[in-house]
Amino acid sequence: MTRGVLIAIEGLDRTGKTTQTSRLLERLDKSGVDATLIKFPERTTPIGRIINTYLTDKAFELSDQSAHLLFSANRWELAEKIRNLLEDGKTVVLDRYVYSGVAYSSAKGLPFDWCLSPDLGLPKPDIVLFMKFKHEDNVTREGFGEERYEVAEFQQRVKTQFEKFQNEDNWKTIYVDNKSIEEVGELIWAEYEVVARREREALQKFTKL
Ligand code: NYM
Repeated sequence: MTRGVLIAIEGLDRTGKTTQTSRLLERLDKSGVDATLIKFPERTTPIGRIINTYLTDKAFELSDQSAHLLFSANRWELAEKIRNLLEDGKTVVLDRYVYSGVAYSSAKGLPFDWCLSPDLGLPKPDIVLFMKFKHEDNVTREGFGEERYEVAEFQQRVKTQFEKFQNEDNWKTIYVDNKSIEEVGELIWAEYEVVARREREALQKFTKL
């Protein structure tokens, strides 16, 4: 059996990640691929509930370090589930992951490597699709500004931090400016297919030995 594909969709706030991850899930389902969507932060776990309060209640104070470690701990709460799903051959789609963790916290001024270290050892995505606006259209989108971090100047800093990952071997930028939901969906699907094919080919080579 092929190991499932681990695909993460990343980006600033209001860049269409949630729309695209759910469309991807539907398409995988229609294509007969057994897939699961996991969204970070996963707000329903014990740690996730604290994170939700932190994000939605601006009077709820946490040091930047504590907030960062909670976001990371939230991923570790789900790490075993992700690993088990992949080992069972299921594809896992992540709506935000380690890269959001590092980008948002280092944009506040915490050292980049310090931010990365608590996430070391988590399952590594086969592909990370970074949804990118060349211009900051996300700040004019409906709902922007409701939660902590949704401030235009801060988003710019987060973007700079995200871009530090752009030379990683699993990183792909999807330019979303002036593209319809369907067009972005096609680009994401094409990237998924490349990775899924690579996994199948790797398995065939292995079984021929
Ligand atoms: N966020 C998300 C972080 O600051 N660190 C993290 O590790 C993760 C996963 O949470 N503004 C921030 C980014 C978002 C906020 O995410 C909520 P969403 O996708 O809007 O629910």
